[in-house]
Amino acid sequence: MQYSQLQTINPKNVVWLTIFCFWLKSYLAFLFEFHLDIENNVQGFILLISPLSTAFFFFGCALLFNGRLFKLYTGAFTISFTVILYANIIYHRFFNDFLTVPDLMQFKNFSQLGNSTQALMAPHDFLYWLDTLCILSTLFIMKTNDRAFDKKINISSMFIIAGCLFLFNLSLAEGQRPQLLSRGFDRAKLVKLLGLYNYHIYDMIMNIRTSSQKAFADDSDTIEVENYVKANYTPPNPNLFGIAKHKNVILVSLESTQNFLIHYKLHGEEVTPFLNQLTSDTFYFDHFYHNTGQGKTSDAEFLIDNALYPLPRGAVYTTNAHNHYQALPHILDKSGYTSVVFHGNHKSFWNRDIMYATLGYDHFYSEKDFHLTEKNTINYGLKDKAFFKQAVPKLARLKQPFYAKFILLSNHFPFLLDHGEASLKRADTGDGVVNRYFQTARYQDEALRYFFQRLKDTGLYDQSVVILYGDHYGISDNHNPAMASVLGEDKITAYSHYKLQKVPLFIHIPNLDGASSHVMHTTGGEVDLRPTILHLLGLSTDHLIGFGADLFSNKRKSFTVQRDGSAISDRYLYAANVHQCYKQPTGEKVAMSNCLTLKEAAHQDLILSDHVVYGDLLRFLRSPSSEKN
Ligand code: GP9
Ligand code: MN
Repeated sequence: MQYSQLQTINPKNVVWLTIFCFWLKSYLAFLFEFHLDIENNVQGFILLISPLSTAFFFFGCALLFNGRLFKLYTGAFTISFTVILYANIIYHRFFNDFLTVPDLMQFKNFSQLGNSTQALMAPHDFLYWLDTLCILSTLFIMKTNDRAFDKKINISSMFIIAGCLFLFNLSLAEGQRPQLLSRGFDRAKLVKLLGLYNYHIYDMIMNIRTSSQKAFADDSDTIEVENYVKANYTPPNPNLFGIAKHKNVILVSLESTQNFLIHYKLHGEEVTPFLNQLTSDTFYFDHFYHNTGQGKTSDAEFLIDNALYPLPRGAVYTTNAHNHYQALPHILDKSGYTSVVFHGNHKSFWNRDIMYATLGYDHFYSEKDFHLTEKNTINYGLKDKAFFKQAVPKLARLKQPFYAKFILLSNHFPFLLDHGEASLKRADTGDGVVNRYFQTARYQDEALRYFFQRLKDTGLYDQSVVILYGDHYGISDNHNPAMASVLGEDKITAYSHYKLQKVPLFIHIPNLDGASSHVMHTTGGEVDLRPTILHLLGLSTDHLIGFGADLFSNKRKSFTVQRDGSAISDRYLYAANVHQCYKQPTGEKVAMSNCLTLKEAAHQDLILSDHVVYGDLLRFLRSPSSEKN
């Protein structure tokens, strides 16, 4: 462009324009994209002003620069903030949650999301980029040598405004939720009361704090955890201890499979006829919950192998992949087991290749070990039917006893099937995601039927404990209206939200004469599986650091914890997101005093488990992966 064509534009006006656009689109996103549950006028007002302190500070800083640097700074920050906002919008549409620093560090995962991300984009999304384009064009055409105003005065007034707005926002937020910053379990609340950008700054500080915990930890930190775990140790059921000694263990992660699917009928047909049949062929747990956080499938894997909770922010598979653990593969190795994983996706998704080595897996059969074609893949990778077909021969060749984990994929958001592969008509809730969910769940069910048949054909069925578990919810709260119609309820309440966190669990124990199946009503979660498995194999757990308790033990407390700090027992449910106590199973609201013990137990479990992971405390035990048989 010729110099003569460049426009004289006062940089101060450009700053005002960026502040205005940034505020407007942030506010619109808060209103229409994030379901922030605004309870009163003060919260509505906070929402309105919260982007302003960020805007005045960061865009005000642009006035520190002249000419090209001014343009560069303003352009870079405009793009960065748009990326932050839009990434959160996409993330929220799927997870009903907000990004954290550890999430952003898993950037390589996003490039593999393909279909999922596309399905989350909406036609009106270009509006979030429109102002960025305008601002970039303005910067492009403006003269770079403008010194038309007294910057010093402008810069300091920008900072003063930013500071005052931030303090005002913070005081309003504290009024709404005392100790907001010290009790940061709930990201939605932080965003609602601090704004998205201040939440990200808070999250960055938290990230630095937790990363430093490892450096400051020493062996005395293990004492509190060891004492707590010892005091809560639950002995095995003597009738079942060692019932499956030296048997193989086959674990199947059922993608996004929620318990409401079991026995559910759509258009008069069972959605999961095979799993329904398993409720009377195996031990079926109908009050079993996922305990996962942002790491989803990988969090479920982590819980099961380690009997530790995943982290409040990010996926532990990524953030703490080089810690010391007492994971099932290491423990079983001492009893001569070979440990393997089968998964038809890229090996680095969720940092699995690194974490599996840390946990002691001998081999990981990932995407590259299967024959993938255009026809047998969809969404994240290999379709479940092709997956089992190719995996069983590999399984049959393994040296026994083995611990083998199968991670399914087909029932994953946005729940896609190729033409002609659906054996069930879609639901008609008006919500495409929910409608398709039943079809992919049915597809998975058919794949499982095939898998069990192959296990029986190869003789492995009688030689193996087979465990099937739903990894986490599949339908987020963003689809509550459709889910209410699925469940025949008026609306999904805070209480029914937790009922939807139930996932099915099936345990087949071979050669258990007379009593190999039963519907089990104990309240439990994924964190309980390590002691359950080890006790069935006749291996003691009283020397291990871990939470949860054997699901078959008659001494267990019927109880589990949610990563948001909620706690569920067979009598009460403490819902952390609404700070409410409910009676089970009616959902009647009752006095908080009924939930206090429960709430405290959940808090202790989570705090101590986080302490173990953030501090890498298991490195201080004499022999972290050792166990006695
Ligand atoms: C990806 C698969 C799905 O490999 O495990 O991950 P999710 O999004 O469910 O955590
Ligand atoms: Mn999953």
